[in-house]
Amino acid sequence: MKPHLLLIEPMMPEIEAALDAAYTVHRWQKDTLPSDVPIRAIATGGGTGVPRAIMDALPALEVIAINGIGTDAVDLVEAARRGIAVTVTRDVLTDDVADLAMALMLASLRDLLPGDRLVRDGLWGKQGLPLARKVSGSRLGIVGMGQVGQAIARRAQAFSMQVSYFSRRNLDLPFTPFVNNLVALAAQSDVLVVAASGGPQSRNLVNREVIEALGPNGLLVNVARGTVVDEQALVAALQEGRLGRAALDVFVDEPNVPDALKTMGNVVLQPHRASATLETRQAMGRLVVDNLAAHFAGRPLLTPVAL
Ligand code: 8YV
Repeated sequence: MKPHLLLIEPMMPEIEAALDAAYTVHRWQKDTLPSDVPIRAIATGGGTGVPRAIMDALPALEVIAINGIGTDAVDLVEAARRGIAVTVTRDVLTDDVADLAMALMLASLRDLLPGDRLVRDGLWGKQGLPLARKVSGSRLGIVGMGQVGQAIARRAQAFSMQVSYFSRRNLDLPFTPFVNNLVALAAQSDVLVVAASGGPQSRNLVNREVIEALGPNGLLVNVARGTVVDEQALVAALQEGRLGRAALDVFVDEPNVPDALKTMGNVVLQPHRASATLETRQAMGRLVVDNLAAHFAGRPLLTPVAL
């Protein structure tokens, strides 16, 4: 008999087909808990995770396969206590997230959206645009220097940007100074990119003081988790001109985005899609399928989270 699997967040059709072939898949409907069947596995997204009420309602749960790298929406302490294995899709999405960070940076500083709108509105030659800001050679501060942060640094260095970073510890990276104080990093940066993991340890790490240190000419980019930035302080700083620009892929209460952000011309918004390319979602999906297969075959997991 096929093991029962709860699919909390939809995946690509070909990946769902692979799951359907190996498991009896129960597609989660909000507010309904599948308590009448022994669910042994969960597949879910990084932002969605596993609501604690679902975990509590599934006594037969053995493995949670996250289609992403973030573990902040899964209670890892409870998973460890119950002996539930957790896997992520490490490595395969690093490049995409770093690419989107660069895309957001370029879109914001080079005013791509206003330029596009001007052309579409037939205003080219009739109306001017303010001059944009230079990307190459500018100063970049990276918050969080894991795989994604380091991939952003490599790309930025190809743009001759002067890269520094703040992280939990000094990694002694060549040509990339560590700054032990986030306010100081923001003060010396033109662009601050957030690439730190979400969770209680990083909640509101980018607070009002950090945002103000980045200042009226600064750009804040977030490709990590909305919770790492104090969103209210961010909105207020943008409204009051204490921060120049923001380019955001993630928000505190997705898919809800503060209305104020939607009306600001100095803000670029994306619906949490840093890893949403065909190639990467295929690779992530395969890793979810392969991790689950390894678990049920009693083989070592490919990309487990150390609990
Ligand atoms: C995905 C993510 O959008 O990796 C993560 O933790 O949040 C993103 O890559 C998500 O996991 C897919 O739902």
